[in-house]
Amino acid sequence: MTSEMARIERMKKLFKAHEKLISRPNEKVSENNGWYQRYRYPIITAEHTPIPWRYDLDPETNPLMMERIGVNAAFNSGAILFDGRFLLVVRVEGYDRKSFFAIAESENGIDNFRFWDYPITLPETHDPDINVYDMRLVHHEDGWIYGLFCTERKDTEAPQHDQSAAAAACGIARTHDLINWERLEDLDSDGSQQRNVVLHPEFVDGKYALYTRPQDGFIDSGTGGGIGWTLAESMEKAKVTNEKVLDPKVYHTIKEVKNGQGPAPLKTDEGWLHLAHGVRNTAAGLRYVLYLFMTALDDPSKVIHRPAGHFMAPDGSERIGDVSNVLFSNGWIATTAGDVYIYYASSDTRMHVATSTIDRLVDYCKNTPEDGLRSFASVQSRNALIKRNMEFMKSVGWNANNGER
Ligand code: M1P
Repeated sequence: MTSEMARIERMKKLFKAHEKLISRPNEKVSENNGWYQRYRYPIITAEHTPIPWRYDLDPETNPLMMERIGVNAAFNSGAILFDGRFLLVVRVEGYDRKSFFAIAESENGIDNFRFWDYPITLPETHDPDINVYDMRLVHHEDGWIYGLFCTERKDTEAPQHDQSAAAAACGIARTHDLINWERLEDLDSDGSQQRNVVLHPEFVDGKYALYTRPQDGFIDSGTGGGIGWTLAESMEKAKVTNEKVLDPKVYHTIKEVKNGQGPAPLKTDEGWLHLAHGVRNTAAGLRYVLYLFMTALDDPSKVIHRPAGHFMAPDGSERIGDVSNVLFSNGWIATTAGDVYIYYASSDTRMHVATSTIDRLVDYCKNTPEDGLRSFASVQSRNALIKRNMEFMKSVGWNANNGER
């Protein structure tokens, strides 16, 4: 076989394997707690990115058909239903550690995600971003689709020997077609660092409402005590004023170290449904889990249901990746039929979907007891459940040990 034939053979194999991967049907897994349905396969991985993004296909410049620009991970994706199609704005991370955004599209929201031909070319501000990531997409009632994301730059105050100190701010861009983006000024947060900033989809008191996450340093939220809230007059020059914390971090909970709003909340008849991540410390490092809470319809900054503990935690192979023991979500989609597609990333490496419904998620929020913050209170909650079940089983003549009549 000539070297050219070998090159062509290798190229064909690559395209075939890629097509096989992205067209693989997903399958429900049998484990199911009734809150959501997990699926067997990740929906997007680094290998899902198109071959032309990673290989030079020209025989003149790449006779050995080697990979040229590797993709390390594809994770933390915003989500939107756009013209009836499920679109994710994926955080794609190259081997060079720079993240960028790219749209992947699926007809059913659970498999067959295909990237658009080109990644998003996001305009810069006068102060170029070093790294951008974790975009939250929101179709705001002002008519624009906004993408709020983290923009990271080198900490200019840090000494020269420290090449890892960074400063995080909220970048803002908007679009009508997800192809052409207008970059607005970064959120002015008066000196505090910000990650996980999310735009509320409706005006509140005639203003833009933002969920924030003030933090003292790049990694540590420090005194920045939880998910914050602020109202801004405009998105062209959005500014944090009178920031208040609506969902604080709390000792000995899943969010003792820090927390952050996930995607924009979903409007339900019974309140705004929120998905967030909580972070706790362990001997093996930080553990990121997902949790839910609800806020009042007439005041999205007022928490009305606060179920204890995690809603989803890393499971099986989700536990392992570039940053292990992490679940993170910044995108979900609710359909008019009341189905909810929860897009979550595992261990800063890959994307998954779990499906649920508005009814199930609201039921979960309303009926899961709050965290009593002490072991004694947890036993009381559990005992109350057991007692009700014992009485119920007795009343219908069921055996409490095996559930049989
Ligand atoms: O590595 C886990 C996550 O860490 C950060 O989230 P947070 O600001 O809440 O700690 C982000 O960098 C996120 O992208 C990442 O998944």
